[in-house]
Order: sequence, then structure tokens, then C-alpha cells
Amino acid sequence: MAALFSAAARSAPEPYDLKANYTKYEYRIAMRDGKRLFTVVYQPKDASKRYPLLMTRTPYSCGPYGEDHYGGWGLVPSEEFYKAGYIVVCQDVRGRNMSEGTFTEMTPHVAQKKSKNDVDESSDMHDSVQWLIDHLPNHNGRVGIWGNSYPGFYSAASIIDSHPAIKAASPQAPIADYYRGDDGYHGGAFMLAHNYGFFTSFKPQENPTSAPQRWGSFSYNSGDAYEYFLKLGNLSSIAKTLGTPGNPYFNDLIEHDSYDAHWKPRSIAPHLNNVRAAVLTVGGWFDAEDLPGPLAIYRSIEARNPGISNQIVMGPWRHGGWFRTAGKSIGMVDFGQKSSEYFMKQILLPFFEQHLRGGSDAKLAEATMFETGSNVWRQYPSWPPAEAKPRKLYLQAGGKLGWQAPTEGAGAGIDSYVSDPAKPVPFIGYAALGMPAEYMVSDQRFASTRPDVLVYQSEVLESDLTVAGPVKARLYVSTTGTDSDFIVKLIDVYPHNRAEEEKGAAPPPDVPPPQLTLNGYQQLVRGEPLRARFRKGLDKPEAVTPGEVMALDIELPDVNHNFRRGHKLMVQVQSSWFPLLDRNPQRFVRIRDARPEDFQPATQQLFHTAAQASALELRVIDAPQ
Ligand code: PG9
Repeated sequence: MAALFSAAARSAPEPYDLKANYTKYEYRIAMRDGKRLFTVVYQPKDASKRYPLLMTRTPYSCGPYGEDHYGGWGLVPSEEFYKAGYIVVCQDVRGRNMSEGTFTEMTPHVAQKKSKNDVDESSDMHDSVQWLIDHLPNHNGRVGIWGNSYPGFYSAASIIDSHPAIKAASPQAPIADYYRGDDGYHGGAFMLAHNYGFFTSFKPQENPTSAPQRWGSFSYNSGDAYEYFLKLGNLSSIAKTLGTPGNPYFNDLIEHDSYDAHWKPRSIAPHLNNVRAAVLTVGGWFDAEDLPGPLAIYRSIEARNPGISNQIVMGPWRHGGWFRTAGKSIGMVDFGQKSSEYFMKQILLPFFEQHLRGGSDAKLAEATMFETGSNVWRQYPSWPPAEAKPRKLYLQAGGKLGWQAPTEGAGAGIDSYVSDPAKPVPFIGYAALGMPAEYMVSDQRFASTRPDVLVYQSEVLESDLTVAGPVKARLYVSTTGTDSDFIVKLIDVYPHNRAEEEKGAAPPPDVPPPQLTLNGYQQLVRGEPLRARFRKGLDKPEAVTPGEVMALDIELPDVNHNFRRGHKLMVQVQSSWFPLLDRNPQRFVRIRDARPEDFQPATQQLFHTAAQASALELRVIDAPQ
């Protein structure tokens, strides 16, 4: 065994020797309002050259602190950047860790700055860049910014009214709108498991502080979030388990349960003006935290800043997967290549080298998109691609799914189920805490056999079907409640490999093996809810009239997926997705404070008739004839 380890140790690449090649400095840079932001700089030791600055701004700490403590997570996208030679800069954002000031979730952009106290991420970045180029040696006057997750939001917010030295930016898995589809809410339903897990660690701080954020030290005293949250009841009770007086960030989240004046100013997309840097926005098709964000930021910059270099990369990644994983698989789903290495070496480094060091043209397409299913990278001149045409996939009688519109008349073409908030539909098929990233591609057979999940399946595909772009669902539904959630899921059903299954014909072992094959796998491709009270707008909650037939429009985030020949398409419709989402009591009450007696079963109806033809609109690229 020792030999095995030493061989493994020998094959593992030596970690980059940062201390041998860089000198660490720590600065406190005064912003225009006087608050000093803590900024770490790693300066290449070789003073014979001039280097670009590559900066990240984070609420998660630039530690370890102290000029003799080197390293730290998330300072550069990959070690290739250290090797290429950059002045590496990391800044604690206002009000976090070693920086002064007050932290504000999703800093609202101040469009008209009237005084030195009108500050935001754009002004903090402007003041920081000016100080850095005035004070650091051996730089080439060019600054890049990048960041993953919340730092992705800061990358986007920092390039508004770009300082002229900022030449390149890569917002990665950026939050664009916390309420509308990123971390906080989806279709007006609260992302319970994810936010609870996050805010057990992310708490207000007395700033400045070098107290390290202790991620993951919270104990649920349970191994099953489904059971844990079901027992706790409503969100107010759940919030109380985060200590006394609780976590104000979490409390704010559940207080503002509609798209109100708290959330609207915190959306960054409407403010992405005067961007003068080249932008490469990056996201993951299976990012459970911030999937709409990169698409929204790319689209907003594209619309508001004609003429700049603005490109997007969407890969087969979970949240930050290009940065944290090899990008070769998620759960049972394999993507056939180490997509992260390809991205870092063939896309991201060439992008920054081109714009920050005058390197050769990286020759990146407008949209570099990984096509899951066929597992190939596609380069498109636009996104969605012009050749992707809208086509309606209709929910039909008998649990069928097809391109033909239903012909049933009124009174026919109705499927129904009872949604019971005491027994919500799980979002994952096993006991887990938090939001397992692989839920976005997980096998849906645990759900398709439930009586409270409607299932519609296509015929076996006779040729590949490639879908590229946003997915829109129009569901005609009713409920006997005065509110309800409707979740629609698009699923790729894998064929049974009879030969493989015959091989495994031995009697089942006492303990079933973990899922070893993809035979009959029902891979989630995309899922999204809509809380019916928001059917007229996320800022217009309105009770549902029991029995009223509603036409619900549900926008599902973009996909680029090839349903292979021999597979089937499946759509599932359900009214809970727990504890991914908080439970809807199915009564028009303040859900955060819903009483136990408010949680009532409701009978849901879904219509697929000529006049009420529930369907999904897919952007289909026709296979070459
Ligand atoms: N997705 C991370 C996040 C989670 C929960 C709340 C706020 C942010 C992130 O963007 O860092």
C-alpha cells in the first residue's frame, strides 16, 4: 500500500511554490468615503518585467492574513496564472473580514453618485484600481478582474463605468438577481436547503476582523434535510434554529418573500452600462446556485454595450465546477473529458493573456457552449444560436408527450393529483443535507412512480434531438387551494441496455449496489417552479380562486442538450420539491408564518385540451438532413 501511495505522490504535480516566486504585501486602501479596504498583493519577484494585475474581490476572505502567510483559496483561477506571471490582487469587499465599512447583500448600484459617500462596487473598484496603479511597481497598466460565485457578482458590478485601466473581466457563476432565479428564490419559491446551509456559516461580522469564517461547523443533528425541515415546520421556526436573534441575512431573505423594494435595487443586470473591458462570462449548465446569473449578465452587457468584446462560456459544470472539479462528470453523468482543464488552458488563460498582455488572439467564439448528451463543445456566433427554432412539445393524453397539439375538447384531457404538504415530493432520491450539487442531473425515477407526480413521455427518439436556448412552459392548471406551487421538469430518459442488464441477471444482492448503470436512467435536464400566487408577476402576489384554470408561464433557464437517438423525452409536473423549496401550505397566507393548520392537501388538475394545451417550448436545432 505504501508503494501505491508513493507512486501516487510521485505522479501528483508539485504544488506551485508561491513563496519562491512572489512576495506578499498587505495594504489598506482608502475609498473616497474614507473606508479602508484590505487588499492583498502578490508581486512577482522578477523585477525585470512588467506585469498585468489580476484581481478578485470577495466576501469570503483573502486570508490567510499576515505577510508571511502565503496561499489561500481562490486567489487565481488556476496555477497557470502564477506561472504566466501576474500581479495577483485579492480584496476583502466592504464590510467583510479585514475591510472596514458596512457589508450590504448584493450592493445596490448607485447610478447618480452625488457625493463621496455615494459608494458601490463600481466606485470601490475605481478607487482601488487607481491606488494600485499609482503605488505598485512593475505593472503594465492593465487590470483584469475575475471571480467565482459572489466574487462573480463583484466582478460584474466592478466594471460598470469601468476605470480605463480595466481591460478584461470574467464574472463566473455571478449572481445577477438574488430573488429572480439565483441563490434566493426561484419562481417566487424560497430555496430553503441551499440558503439555510449557507447562512449557518455566512454571518454578520464586527469589521475589520481576521476571524476565519468556519464553514460547515454547524450540526443538523440529522442526516436527512427532508426530515429535519419537515419537523421544524414553517420558515419562522426554521430561522430560529440559526441562533438568537438568528441570522439577519437569512431573516431578511424570508422577510422579503416577493420581488419588492428590497430586491429590485439589488439586481445588477439593469446597471451594466459603460463597460469598457473585454468580458468573458462563465457559467455551469448544472449550477444549482447561480445558473440564470451568467446568462442574464452576458445578455445585459451585450444589449447595453455594443461594440465591446463580450463572450460567454457555459460548461457541463456544477456551481464553480470549472474551478473546483475536473469537470468530467457530475454524479452518474459523464461528460467524456476533463472540461475544466480545457477551459482553463484553452479559454480563460488565453482570454486574459490577449487582453492584459497583448497576447495572441484567443480566437474565442461569442458563445462557447458544451452540448451535454453528445459531450462536445460548440462554438456559436450568437446565443441562443440562430438555427435553434422554437417548437412546442405538448403534454398529451395517456401520459404521452409529442409535437402534435391535443385535440380533446372541454371536460376531457385532464390529469389530476393530490398535493399534500405533509408528504412533499423530495427533490433528491436519498437522504442528504444541504443541496447536493448533483441533484441537477439526478435520476428522477424516485419521483416518476409517485401518485402526486404527473409523468409524460415521448416515443423513443429515432434521431438525435438537440435543444439550445431557454425553455418555456405554459401549463394550464387549477388547484382547490388558494395558492400552490407547480414545478415542471424536463428529463432525458436513457434506454435500457438489454445485453448489459442480462449480464446482471444474478439474484439481487442483499444490499442493492449503488446505481451502477444508466439503464433506464431519468436524467434531470432542467427543472423550475412557479408559485401560483406570482402568476401575474413576482411583485404582484394574488390569491388563486379554487378551481380557476390558470395559464402559468414558467421560464426555465437555458439548456444545450442533445437527447440521443434511442432516448425519450420526459416531462414531470408536481407541486412540491422539498426541501429544495420551502413548502407551500396551498393557502394564500404569509408562508413564512403559516400555522400547522394552514398546510392543507389540494387537488391539482392539469389540462391538455385543444383550448388548454399545456406544452413546453423548446429551441430545437434540426439534425442535418
Ligand atoms: N452562490 C453563493 C451564495 C450562496 C448563498 C447566498 C449567497 C451567495 C455565492 O454566490 O457565493
